[in-house]
Amino acid sequence: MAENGELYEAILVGNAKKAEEITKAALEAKADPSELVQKQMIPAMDEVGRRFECNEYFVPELLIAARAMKTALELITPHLAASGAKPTGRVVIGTVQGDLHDIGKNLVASMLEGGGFEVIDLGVDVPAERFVEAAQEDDDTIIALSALLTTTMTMMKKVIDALEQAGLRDKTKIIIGGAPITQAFADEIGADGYSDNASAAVGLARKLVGAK
Ligand code: B12
Repeated sequence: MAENGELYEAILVGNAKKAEEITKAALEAKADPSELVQKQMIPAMDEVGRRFECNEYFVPELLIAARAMKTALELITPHLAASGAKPTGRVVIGTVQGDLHDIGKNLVASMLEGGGFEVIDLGVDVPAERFVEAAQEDDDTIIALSALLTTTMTMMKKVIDALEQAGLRDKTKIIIGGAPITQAFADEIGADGYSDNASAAVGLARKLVGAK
């Protein structure tokens, strides 16, 4: 089973088939889905990132690790959602324009679903106008923005500006995250919240819904 870090290893070496088998077996054995995410999957991607940074891994290794991660996450997401409470609020999530990283965003989306939120996932490389359109569909929306590149984190401010211009800023809450994002950056661009991980994103979103 996954107890010995087998899922961690499968993701690290990018073996999607093995990741799928291990995840299925672990879920059948009633392993805690969020524990699999926190203790094996996220640490595996952290190690992938570390290896990339010190030139042990290159883009092809990143891609196959990301594919293995996605395979496991797709199996786990319904189980996260099944353990959730009643619908808590509406979240529109996406990775900002110019940025194709979606592993962290997908994790946040899954955890929010598991936390009882209705989640509308706009995908990656999402222009500011798409967030505005999605916010127009419902007054009480949380917009969740993800960025992994220092070059794209500036797009978050563009989304906030676009919401302001559309007269929607007061009706929405904006939360942001991604590796280069900090609380200071969130304050600087006027976001309503920031968290550095998917579990905390749920608490953050709950707090904001309660604050409305
Ligand atoms: C996997 C990966 C890729 C994969 C992405 C696959 C995919 N489908 O996502 C691929 C190979 C495609 C890729 C491409 C590139 N990448 Co890349 N990539 C990574 C890597 C190794 C891991 C990212 C990841 O998935 N982490 C795991 C997840 C779980 O963590 P996370 O994303 O941080 O998310 C968590 C939190 O941040 C938070 N969170 C995330 N989003 C949100 C949103 C909200 C609202 C909240 C509240 C919280 C939150 O919760 C998440 C879960 O806990 C990072 C290294 C790193 N250390 O981050 C580099 C990294 C981000 N990439 C980098 C670069 C340079 C690139 C490329 C430009 C490389 C190239 N030369 O082509 C391209 C850019 C493509 C593009 N336009 O986007 C750099 C960025 C440097 C910088 N300063 O901007 C990094 C930091 C690597 C490095 N050190 O050089 N990459």
